[in-house]
Amino acid sequence: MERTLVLLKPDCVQRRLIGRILARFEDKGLNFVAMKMLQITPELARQHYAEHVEKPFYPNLEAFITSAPVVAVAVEGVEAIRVVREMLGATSGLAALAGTIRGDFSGSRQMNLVHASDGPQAATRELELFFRPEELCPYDPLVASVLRAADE
Ligand code: FUP
Repeated sequence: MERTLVLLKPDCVQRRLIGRILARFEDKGLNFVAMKMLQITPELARQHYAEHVEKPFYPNLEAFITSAPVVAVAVEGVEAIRVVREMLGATSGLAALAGTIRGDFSGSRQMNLVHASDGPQAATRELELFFRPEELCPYDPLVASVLRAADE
């Protein structure tokens, strides 16, 4: 089991796509173990996008990510980090394949609707940025026995 951070970005909230995009992760059999809506501050944006702060596109990215609320979700499942990244598709909605979230809903590199952690270290760091330990609500999904075989 892995946990990963998913952020539904301001474009997702503004376009009323929260429900449709969250439904894709539920349809896949992933668990939501924490969820909150929040307005990202410039300080949190710099922490979250630490690897991009010095890049030329960062000022526009910060303005965008702080422009409206986001929905942060802790998503749990088998190989969840890779599975969720593949469900998002390539960074640019123009390059993302049809069938992925960005491929189906976005035609932009910046306004690509959803963020997901890109590896185990990023997942740990980002989940700690957005959730306190006591905010996580793990549970045993009753549907588990019909989502995959016991020996998988
Ligand atoms: P991803 O891992 O797919 O979310 O993409 P990156 O970590 O490479 O980039 C983080 C965010 O910066 C992306 F969501 C889009 C944005 N970005 C730009 O706005 N312009 C660029 O030139 C590159 C990335």
